[in-house]
Amino acid sequence: MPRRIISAKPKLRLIIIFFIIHLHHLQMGTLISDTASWKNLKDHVGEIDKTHLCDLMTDTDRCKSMMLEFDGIFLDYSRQRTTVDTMSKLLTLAKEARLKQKIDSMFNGEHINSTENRSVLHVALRASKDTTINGDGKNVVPDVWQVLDKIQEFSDKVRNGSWVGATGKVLTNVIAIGIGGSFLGPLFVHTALQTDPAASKSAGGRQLRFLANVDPVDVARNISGLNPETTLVVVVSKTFTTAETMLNARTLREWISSALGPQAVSKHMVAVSTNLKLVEKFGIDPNNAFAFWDWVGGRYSVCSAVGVLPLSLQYGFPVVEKFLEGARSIDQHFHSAPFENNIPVLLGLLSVWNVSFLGYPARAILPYTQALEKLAPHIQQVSMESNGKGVSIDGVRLPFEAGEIDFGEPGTNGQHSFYQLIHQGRVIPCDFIGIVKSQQPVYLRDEVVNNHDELMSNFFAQPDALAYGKTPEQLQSENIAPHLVPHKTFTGNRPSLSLLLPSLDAYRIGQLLAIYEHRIAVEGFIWGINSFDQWGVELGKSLASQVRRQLHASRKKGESVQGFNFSTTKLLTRYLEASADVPSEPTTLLPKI
Ligand SMILES: *[C@@H]1O[C@H](CO)[C@@H](O)[C@H](O)[C@H]1NC(C)=O
Ligand SMILES: *[C@@H]1O[C@H](CO)[C@@H](O)[C@H](O)[C@H]1NC(C)=O
Ligand SMILES: *[C@@H]1O[C@H](CO)[C@@H](O)[C@H](O)[C@H]1NC(C)=O
Ligand SMILES: *[C@@H]1O[C@H](CO)[C@@H](O)[C@H](O)[C@H]1NC(C)=O
Ligand SMILES: *[C@@H]1O[C@H](CO)[C@@H](O)[C@H](O)[C@H]1NC(C)=O
Ligand SMILES: CC(=O)N[C@H]1CO[C@H](CO)[C@@H](O)[C@@H]1O
Repeated sequence: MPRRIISAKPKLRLIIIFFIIHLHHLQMGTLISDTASWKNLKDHVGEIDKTHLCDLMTDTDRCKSMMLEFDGIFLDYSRQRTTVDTMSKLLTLAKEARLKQKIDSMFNGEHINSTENRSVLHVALRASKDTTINGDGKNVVPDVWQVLDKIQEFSDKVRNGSWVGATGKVLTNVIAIGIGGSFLGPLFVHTALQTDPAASKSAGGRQLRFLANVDPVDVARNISGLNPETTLVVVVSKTFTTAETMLNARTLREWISSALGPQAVSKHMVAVSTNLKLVEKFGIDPNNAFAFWDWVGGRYSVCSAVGVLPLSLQYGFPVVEKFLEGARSIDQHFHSAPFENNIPVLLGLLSVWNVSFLGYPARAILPYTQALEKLAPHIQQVSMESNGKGVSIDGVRLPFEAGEIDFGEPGTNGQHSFYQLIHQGRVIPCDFIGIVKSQQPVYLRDEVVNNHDELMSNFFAQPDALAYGKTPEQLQSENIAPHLVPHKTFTGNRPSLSLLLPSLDAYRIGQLLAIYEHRIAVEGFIWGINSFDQWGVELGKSLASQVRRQLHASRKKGESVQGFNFSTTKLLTRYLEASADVPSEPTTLLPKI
C-alpha cells in the first residue's frame, strides 16, 4: 500500500491519503464532537447567553414542556438554561450518538464494557422472575433469582434465630466489609431506609455497620460496643483478593477467633464472592458464599448480593424486594419511554449540555432529607468513576472534557456551608431532591408549620433564589446602604432542577438509584466513552505495592529507602524513623475504644 501511494501522481496520492485517513477515522469511530449536531449546539450557546432565567421562567408553555411525571416521580427542569429549541437540538445529538441503540445494547447483554469484553447487566439484578435477559448466550435471570432466593432463606434463618452463633446466641449485629461499590451503594440504601417506619420496624433492634477503609481506626469504631458472640461478618469481595477488604476480614476473623475459638469463624462469617476456593481457604463455608457475576460492576452492584445480603439481614428480604421493584420500574421506563418523556435520558442530556456546552464542570446533589445523606457520596463514585475518562471508547484522546465533579450535602446543612459559593461565586448546577411525605413527621403546638414544611420551604425557595437573583435596583428600592448594594446583589441565572418524590420508602429509594445510574450511562453514551471500566484506579494501587515492599524491607531488615524519587524517599524515611518505636512483631491485640 505505501509503495503504491508513493508511485501515484501527486493529486491521486492526496486522494488516496485522504481516503486512508477517512477509513481509519471510520474504524476508530467518529468523535461526537465532530458531528453536525454537536457543532449546532456549540453555536446555540450564543443564543442562550443572551437569555436570563428570570425571563425564560415567564414563558409558561416553555415551563410546562419542561415538567414531567413518571410513576410518582415529578421532574421540573424549567430552571435549566435551555429553551424548547435547545431540547430539540439535544435530542438530535442523542440520535447522532445512537443513544437508543446503545441503551438497547446494554439491555441485550452485548459486550459494551468493550475494553474488558463484558456485558453490563445491572438491570438484570432487579428483573422480575419471568423476564428473559441474555448475557453470553443464556438467560441470566434464573441465576439472579437463585441467589436472591438463597439470600432470602439465609437472612430469614439469621433473623428468626434458627441460624445462631458458636455459643448459641442469636446474631443481631452485622458488619459488612467491602470497599468502593461494595460500600458506598449499600451504605446509601441503609442510611435511607434506617428511618423509614416500615423498614425500621422490621429491623427491630438489629444493627448493621459497613467497614471499608483499611485504617485500623475504622476497625476500632466498627467493633466498638459489639460482642463477637452476637455478630455476623459479611465479607464482600468479588475476587476475595481486594487488599483493604481482605486485611479487614483477617482482622475481624482474629477478633472472632480470639474470643470464641477458630471453629467459630464458619458460624460468624459469610462471603459475597465468586472465588469459592479462596473463600474456603479463608475458613468460610463455601455454602455460605453468595455469588455475583462478571457483568456486575462494583459501583453498579448494590442490587446484587453485595447490597441485598446485608440489607436483607437488617430489614428482611421483603423490604429489599420493594427496593429492587423501584429500580425495575425506572429500568423499564428508561428502556421504553420516548426520549422526550424519559427522565434518565433528559437528565443525562442536560448534564452534557451543562458540562460540554455551558462549561459548568460541577454538579451539586442537594436532597432535602437527612435520610439521603449518603446519596451524594454514592453518586460521586458512580458518576466520577464511570465518566471520568480521557479517551473515547475507541481509544481516541477526547478534544473535550468528559465527566463531572459531583458533590453534595443534605439541605439545609449545605445552606450553612457551600451555598454561598453557589449563590454569589461560581455557577454550579444543582439537583434539588424533595420528599412530599416525611419519614418522621413532627408538628409542634404553637409552630407556624410542621417541621417538614419548614424544611421544604427551603427546597422550594432555593431554586428561585438561584434563578432570579436580586438586582441592585431591587436593593435600592429597599433602601439598602449604597456601599452594601454590590455585596447584596445576586446575579441569578443559575440553573437547577427539582425532583419531587411522594415519599422515601424502599421502592422510592430504588427508583432514585436507577434514575442516577441511567443518567450517568446516558452521559457516557453521548460522550462516546466507556463508562463501565475504571483503569484510572490501577496505577496508584501498583505504586502502593512497591511502597508496601519497601516498608517491610526497611522495618524487618533495616534496608534504606531506594528506588523512589527524592520527595517520596524523604517522606518515607521520615515516616520510618519517626515510627521506629511501633512494635516490630505482630500482636493479636485489637484496637479498643
Ligand atoms: C469476548 O468474549 C466472547 C465470549 O464471552 C469471546 O467469544 C470472544 O472471543 C472475546 N473477545 C475477545 C477479543 O477476547
Ligand atoms: C426460620 O426461617 C427458615 C428459612 O425461611 C425456615 O425454614 C424456618 O422454619 C424458620 N424458623 C422459625 C423458627 O421460624
Ligand atoms: C465503620 O467504618 C466505616 C468506614 O470504614 C465508617 O464510615 C463508619 O463510620 C464505621 N462505623 C462505625 C459504627 O463507626
Ligand atoms: C467492566 O469490566 C471490568 C473488568 O472485569 C470490571 O472491573 C468492571 O466492573 C466492569 N464494569 C461493569 C459495569 O460491569
Ligand atoms: C445541569 O444542570 C442541572 C440543573 O440546571 C443539574 O440538575 C444537572 O445536574 C447539571 N448537570 C451537570 C453535569 O452539571
Ligand atoms: C529517580 C527515581 O527513582 N524516580 C522515580 C520517582 O517515582 C516514579 C514513580 O514511582 C518512578 O517511576 C521514578 O523512577
